[in-house]
Amino acid sequence: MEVVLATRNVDKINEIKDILKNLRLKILTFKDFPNLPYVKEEGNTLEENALLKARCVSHFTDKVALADDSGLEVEALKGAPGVFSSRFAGPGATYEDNNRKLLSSLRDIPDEKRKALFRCVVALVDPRGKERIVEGVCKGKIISEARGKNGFGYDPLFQPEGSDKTFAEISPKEKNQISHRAKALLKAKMILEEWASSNSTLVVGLTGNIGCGKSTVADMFKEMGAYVIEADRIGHLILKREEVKEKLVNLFGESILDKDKKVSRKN
Ligand code: ITT
Repeated sequence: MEVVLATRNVDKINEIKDILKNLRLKILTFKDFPNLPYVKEEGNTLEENALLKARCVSHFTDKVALADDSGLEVEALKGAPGVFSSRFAGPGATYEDNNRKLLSSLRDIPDEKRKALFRCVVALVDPRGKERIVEGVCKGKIISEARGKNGFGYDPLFQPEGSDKTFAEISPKEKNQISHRAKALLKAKMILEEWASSNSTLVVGLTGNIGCGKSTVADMFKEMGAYVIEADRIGHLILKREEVKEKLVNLFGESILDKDKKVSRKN
């Protein structure tokens, strides 16, 4: 199955590809679809934005699309920047601008009150109408000075619970084991596995006149491992049921029964 990532953020693409690498999926990105539309994140929640992006990309490419919308929620800032994480310092803000604003907003806040969490919402959209949303959270705190060069965004300021290093000080592999994105993608992975197996089921309808060879072809399919559902056989079994026979006799009279009081298929 092919899945298109609905993001232009290369740091994110690398993380998502790494986390999904064991799945038998072909991951496509905006590099495979140079005209992929730019989706404005106009929603009021991470869920709305993730769905907006995934729906738009799935519609454009006619493939399953995966979008994530993530944000940092800082307790002392009543959950801000949240859905506005990418433009915390204003439209067009860089990661550095946002980090500077975060540090200055928390200037007088003591260590024990600098709790924060990263939230990631992943939306999966199948052009045939299926949609799913999953979420992952990583708790931690905001330190008072940037540390580390790895990762992106607020990583140099975020220290996950149980660690004395920031996301930017640990390796990408380590981040991808504990991050909000990894947790959400782990759930998304299970859904994609389910979709991939149901998408690969080929359903064939075998029809034709009496004596044209339907049973012969059905036997060939069986030999090839197909599960064959015989509508004829199901019909015959239904006619044997007492309550069905009774209803048919009420409708058409006793003349539909043969000498053994069974519904005669000839009549
Ligand atoms: P797309 O919408 O194209 O996917 P984006 O960069 O706008 O990319 P988000 O809206 O999901 O990404 O994320 C908003 C901001 O939150 C992002 O710009 C980062 O500053 C921050 N962010 C998200 N995930 C992060 C992570 O794993 N580490 C550090 N900062 C992160």
